Amino acid sequence: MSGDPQDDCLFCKIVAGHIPATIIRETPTTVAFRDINPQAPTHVLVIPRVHYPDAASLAAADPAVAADVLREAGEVATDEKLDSYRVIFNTGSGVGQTVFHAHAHVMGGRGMQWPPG
Ligand code: DGP
Repeated sequence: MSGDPQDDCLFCKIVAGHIPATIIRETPTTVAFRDINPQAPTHVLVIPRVHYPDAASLAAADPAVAADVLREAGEVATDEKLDSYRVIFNTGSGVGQTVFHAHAHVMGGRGMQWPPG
């Protein structure tokens, strides 16, 4: 939970450039790239460069970077010309979190149901 890069973390490897990704935005604290398995016409992941396992632990340790992630999610939506979009932080394997490096899913470009499945 230190924020340091983790050797076994896929998204730390994307931040380091060791695994390729379609990166669409970068800031000093965040990286935004297209999801490898998109579930909507726009499906972008916004991640902090620092490693924390989920959004809540990031926000507790580094609230400024957590705010950067949220702001970048909005910038992605603007870039993608989305009037409506969803920002999702899956937290825990029980709701489908598979990569334990905090990330926001920014999804849009199609209608969506509420509540989510
Ligand atoms: P989650 O299920 O909330 O942990 O979301 C993880 C997302 O990461 C999932 O939608 C698929 C995506 N993903 C997994 N591996 C890769 C990868 O190597 N590259 C990219 N671009 N996305 C990945």
